[in-house]
Amino acid sequence: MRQAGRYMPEYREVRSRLGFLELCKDTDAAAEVTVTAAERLGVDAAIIFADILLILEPMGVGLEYPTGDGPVLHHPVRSAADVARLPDVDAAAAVPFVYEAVRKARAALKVPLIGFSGAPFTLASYVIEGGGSRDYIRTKTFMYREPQAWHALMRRLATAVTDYLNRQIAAGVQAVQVFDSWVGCLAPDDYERYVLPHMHEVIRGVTKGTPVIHFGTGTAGLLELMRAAGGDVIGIDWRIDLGAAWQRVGYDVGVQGNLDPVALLAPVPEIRQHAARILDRARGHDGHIFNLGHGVLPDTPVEHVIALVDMVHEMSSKKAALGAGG
Ligand code: 1CP
Repeated sequence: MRQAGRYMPEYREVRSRLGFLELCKDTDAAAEVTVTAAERLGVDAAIIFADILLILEPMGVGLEYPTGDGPVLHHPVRSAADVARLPDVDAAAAVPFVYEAVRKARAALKVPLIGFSGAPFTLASYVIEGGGSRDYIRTKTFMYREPQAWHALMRRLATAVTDYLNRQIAAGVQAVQVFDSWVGCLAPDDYERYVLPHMHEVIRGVTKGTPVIHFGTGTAGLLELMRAAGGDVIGIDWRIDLGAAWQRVGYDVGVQGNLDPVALLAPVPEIRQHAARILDRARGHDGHIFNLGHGVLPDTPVEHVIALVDMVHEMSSKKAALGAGG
């Protein structure tokens, strides 16, 4: 969950030489950032260095990453006519550098590599709002006022996302994560009506045999519906107890989570207590991927992340040993 990023001195060094988009498009640098982060932290899998918004650039939305702020889309979509004007995204031509970075990272990594994409709703929210948002008023208003244009936009995004994920798989990623980071802003009925069918299309379309992690935040009210949309693993954030969430989605899927990223700013013994509680909640079932409930925050000490990885390894091997002993 944002393995490589501003909290890491090695990353900041690379970023002092390259702009964010430049870094994403420089396949040697993107692969290097991916591999360095995974090795430094000692994690069990790496995630390719890219961004969910890259796939939107060829739609002509005017994507920019100004320093210090979140991403900006200078030409947001605000009407049915805007949707009709959007060019189709050809995922092969749009982001060839991502697949190249995947090939290079795979060649250098000793652990599996995860590919990813934004989910249609979260991408639509950036396209409509023109950047990040607190309340998604424009996105939801568009959904309610222009349902046909909404579904047309979601269909286009879903097609591009599915193709994008499958091309990452063809390039070598061993699992994919679909980030519906902001979908927790929706009422369950609205999720079911405006999002679920498109998310289902995406997950159904992913090359068989590659596990899909279906991630969101603030989704305590949506878990059963997310599960119905699909995914081999459902991401759980810290606002809900992991054990309770797993019971709701069912033990035939895996769960990923769910440490509060802010806990990594606490002293190490406190981090240990948090991690132990999460492992405890997952006890007795196979298929828990320990992770943060959302991304590592920029002010996080790298040593705390390394300490967390070590303690999770230590505590979960103890757990496995106890389990094996009966
Ligand atoms: O200045 C910088 O260097 C930019 C910071 C940054 C980084 C490091 C951005 C801008 N994107 C990234 C990389 C990134 N983005 C990865 C890399 C892989 C890793 O090592 O973990 C991943 C997986 C993402 C995915 C991403 N981008 C998501 C989904 C995950 C999540 O955090 O919810 C989202 C929502 C984005 C949009 C985005 N891009 C960048 C920022 C700061 C944001 C979120 C800000 C916002 O809109 O509020």
